Amino acid sequence: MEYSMGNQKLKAGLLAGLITAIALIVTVSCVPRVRVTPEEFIVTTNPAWQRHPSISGAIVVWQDRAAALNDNIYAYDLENGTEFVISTDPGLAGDPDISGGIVVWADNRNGNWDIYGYDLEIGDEFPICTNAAEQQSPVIDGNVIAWVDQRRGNRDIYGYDLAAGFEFAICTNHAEQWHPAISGNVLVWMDRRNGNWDIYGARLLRNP
Ligand SMILES: [Ca+2]
Ligand SMILES: [Ca+2]
Repeated sequence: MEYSMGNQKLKAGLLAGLITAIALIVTVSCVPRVRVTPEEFIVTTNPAWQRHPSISGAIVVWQDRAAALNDNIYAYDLENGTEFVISTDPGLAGDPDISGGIVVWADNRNGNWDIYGYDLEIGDEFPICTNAAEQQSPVIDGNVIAWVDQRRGNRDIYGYDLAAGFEFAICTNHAEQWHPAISGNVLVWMDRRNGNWDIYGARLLRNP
């Protein structure tokens, strides 16, 4: 009798498991699959070189060699389909990044690489870091800009707070730091302090 009841419980358990599995399969197979249809468009096909694009909202920016062997920063508004110039200073400019209404780039107008910015709303550019050493590879998210900085004799990561208007060191380890990326108040970068390339990061905490 006990054996028979146990057997029935086992059968009931197996049946319940089977029903659950079938329900799961039916549920999963009924979820509509999202398909992505790329709709390609041209930003620029100018015969000169256009490189290193970045985008924020409807504004695309890139490094453009429209002037002979002199890269400058150009932009394109996806909403109204117009191209416009961000910087055509005679010095080299490149590697732009954009967040909201602010464009940043590496700029060689002073004979060494500096970081410059452009406010799309005001329509004017401004220096962010013109230290005599090399500053390159700027990135921006919101009010925080970061870049690779060689003022201490090796590549470090420095930053600038646009809202507060001050510069700060993010990582000055004696080894090489390279290729920063930013999201919100978090920075990440390539770091060679352990003899090979690793990834390090920093949270930019606000002091009260
Ligand atoms: Ca510099
Ligand atoms: Ca370093």
